Amino acid sequence: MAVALITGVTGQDGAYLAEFLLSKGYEVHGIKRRTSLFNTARIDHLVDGEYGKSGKFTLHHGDMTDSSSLTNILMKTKPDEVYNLAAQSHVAVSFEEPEYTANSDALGPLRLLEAIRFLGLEKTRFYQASTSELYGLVQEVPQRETTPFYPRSPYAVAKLYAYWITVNYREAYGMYACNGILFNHESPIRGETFVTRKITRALARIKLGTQDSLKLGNMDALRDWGHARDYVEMMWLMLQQDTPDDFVIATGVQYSVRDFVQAAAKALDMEITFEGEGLDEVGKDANGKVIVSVDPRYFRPAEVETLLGDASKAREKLGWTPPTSFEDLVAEMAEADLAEARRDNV
Ligand code: NDP
Ligand code: GDR
Repeated sequence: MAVALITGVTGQDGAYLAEFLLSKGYEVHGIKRRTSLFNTARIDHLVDGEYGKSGKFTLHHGDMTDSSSLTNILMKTKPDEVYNLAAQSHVAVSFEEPEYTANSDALGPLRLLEAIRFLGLEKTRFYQASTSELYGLVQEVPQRETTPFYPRSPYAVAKLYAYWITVNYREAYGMYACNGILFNHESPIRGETFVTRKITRALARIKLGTQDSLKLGNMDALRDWGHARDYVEMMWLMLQQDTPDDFVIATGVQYSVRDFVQAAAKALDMEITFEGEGLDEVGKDANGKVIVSVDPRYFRPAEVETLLGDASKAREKLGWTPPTSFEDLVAEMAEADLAEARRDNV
């Protein structure tokens, strides 16, 4: 039975990937960090269900800033595949916590790679969760594997180090190490402070009358949004190739934050009309009530205005086609948040 170790298993991608690998027959180990409140809501069904009971799914305490915990877990589990998904993953927060972000997102991957190397785990394959944020101030449209990077946040700069240290360990030590340069991917279990989930959650509550309005930052930002469930399968596929390589995963379609609001409203059978410009822009409902407005608190010191991926390489070599459309993604998220808002109401 193949053994996989997932860092960041309690996050959005970690939860989908754990479920995917377990369904493929893997023994899965996950690293969770100690928190004062429970942080396993996304994977409790796996921990408490058959996989947990039969020992196929096990959690270990560890932290990306703590080499000894990472080394111990690697020594104990001797994984065939390591998926490094753990990160301080919020771009805006990285401006407030740049040093911690560098520690977990840049040095964290180095700690894992070093531990794999000096433990002599020669067969272990390594996946690094790289990001479209590396392109930042874009140098080419659409962005592909060869597009120059220009990171625009402490998060992206930390991820730039992680990208190159992964390439370096592949070249220097012959490790099977890959970067998945994934564009934004969302789902009903997306963190609630990322813009997509913030929108679907707020509109569902506004529809039920339990929230007044939604405040957003830059509504002109353009993103290439896919579904997390589809993207984790590509992480796995990258580690099943004959030779290690780096791949862009994206849909090749771009929408603005405002488009996302409109799509979510449509999925919830609501009407929103936008008027005004800049800080004065508002979205009104069918009765003319302002339910969306701009709050400069959500602007970033440096913004990534536009991202659009070209996943031709993944299409050719991994057989990638994005299975979920933008409309289906938004509808799935909106419906899940409406159901949750109804439960909260009860
Ligand atoms: P999430 O924020 O949902 O999950 C991040 C995970 O990392 C959580 O399990 C979190 O734990 C854990 N974590 C954070 N800091 C530490 C630490 N110091 N030690 C151990 N664990 C830690 O992110 P996603 O699932 O969305 O993303 C997964 C990875 O992919 C991240 O590295 C992200 O940067 C990257 N990425 C994401 C994209 C996306 O659109 N989702 C696109 C491209 C890259 P806890 O639950 O306790 O907070
Ligand atoms: P991003 O995702 O920064 O692309 O990083 P996020 O959803 O946070 O922002 C997307 C765009 O929306 C704009 N925006 C807002 N963002 C948030 N969070 N809240 C708001 O109120 C708001 N209003 C407008 C942002 O300015 C931005 O332009 C995500 C993370 O998952 C990273 O870890 C990952 O690497 C990248 O996607 C690819």
